[in-house]
Amino acid sequence: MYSVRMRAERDKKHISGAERIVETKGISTTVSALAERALSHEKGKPDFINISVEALKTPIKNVTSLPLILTHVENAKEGKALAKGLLLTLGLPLLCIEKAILLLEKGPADGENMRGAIIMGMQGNRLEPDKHRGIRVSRMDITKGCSIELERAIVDAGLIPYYTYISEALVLATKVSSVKGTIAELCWSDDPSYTAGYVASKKLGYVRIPHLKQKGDPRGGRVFFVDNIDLDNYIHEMENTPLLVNKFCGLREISLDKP
Ligand code: PML
Ligand code: MG
Repeated sequence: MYSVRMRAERDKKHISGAERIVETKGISTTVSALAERALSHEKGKPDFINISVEALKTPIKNVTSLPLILTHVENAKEGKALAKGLLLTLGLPLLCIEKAILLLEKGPADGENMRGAIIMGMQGNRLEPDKHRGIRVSRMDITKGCSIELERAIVDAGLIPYYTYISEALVLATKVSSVKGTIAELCWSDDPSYTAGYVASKKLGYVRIPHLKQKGDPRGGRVFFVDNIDLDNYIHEMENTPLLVNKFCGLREISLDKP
């Protein structure tokens, strides 16, 4: 199996990234699909596209996705209040939660988005070695069979226009939550037109929140809240251990008063 990865930038700023795990026969169509994707992002035309193809040398971990839990909020204020409540339920200190939200609002790389994620310790301390690059979770995908199941559920929920966003984020969040030491993840999109995000954790699943920022806001990113990690091992596993989501854990909807 091969890991095929794409990232695109302009003026050294991250525009988009995506990746797949494929067999030899899938490499060329995947490379061209990822090139197409790099060239058609709402953030504009890149001046640099990197696509790499690499044989996977370590065994692939097969895992079941986190359950996909849909919530309904009216706006970003409600969305952030919900995210805060979920993160508190997961036992995170308020200080960490508030710091994480502020960082994503203001741009965690000196006012800009990061290419990857923040790792935050329980004192609100940032642990990622490079504050611009962050941690790029990598070498992950979903099997064909599982993506068909997921797509069915997303169609039933009326969210098919957002299928790619949801599927890719669910795979990433499943990998993040599977790594020892992760308590939770907070994410909202850095695409200006896409306001959704989520709080993900082993305990509560992937809780999708449709509004975590205002439409048009280009800021977004990810924070991994961790406790008791060996930083090098943690980063190594996030970036290198290949993982395939081969089973969909299901979808359910919750109302705000009963999270
Ligand atoms: C991104 O790829 O920009 C992050 C999207 C996070 C939310 C995905 C969803 O709609 O559930
Ligand atoms: Mg994006």
